[in-house]
Amino acid sequence: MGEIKLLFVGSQSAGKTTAIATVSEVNALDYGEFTLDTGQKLRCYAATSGQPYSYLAKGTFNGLIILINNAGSDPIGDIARYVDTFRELISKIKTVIGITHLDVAPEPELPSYHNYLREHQIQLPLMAIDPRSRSSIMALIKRFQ
Ligand SMILES: Nc1nc2c(ncn2[C@@H]2O[C@H](COP(=O)(O)OP(=O)(O)OP(=O)(O)O)[C@@H](O)[C@H]2O)c(=O)[nH]1
Ligand SMILES: [Mg+2]
Repeated sequence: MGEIKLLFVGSQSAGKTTAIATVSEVNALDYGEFTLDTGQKLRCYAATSGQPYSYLAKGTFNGLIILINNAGSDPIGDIARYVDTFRELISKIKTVIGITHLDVAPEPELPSYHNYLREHQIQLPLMAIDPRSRSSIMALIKRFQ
């Protein structure tokens, strides 16, 4: 079984850097790696919001994670923007949307996101996650195994 390479993108302070640091055994800024119980190795890369997506040039990813900060000024608009920016990659690799900061910003609630995705025929899984929680990130990563 090969390695899994995951790319984390998404809105400002959504928790991309935190998500990787939470689960990684080896961690440099915005890069982390760890081995699952199954022996499978994961390499995770986080983009920084506002920076050019230089990681995209670094080769082939097996999965894309779009993190959306629910405490941002327009989180549903953020989904629209990230789905548009990454539409080519999304068409090629498994992609999951994770909504963060729901503990401090409970609105919009998840049904609003599901409605938005349905209305725009965007068929991507969406889940609430807390990047500070190991079990939460592992549940997300399970989607890529
Ligand atoms: N309360 C709360 N804090 C969170 C959550 N997710 C992340 N944080 C905090 O938000 C802050 C920003 O997290 P980062 O991991 O730096 O966010 P980022 O997506 O890497 O941000 P950029 O690199 O600036 O794009 C940190 O202090 C995290 O601990 C969450 O779900 N709830
Ligand atoms: Mg970061």
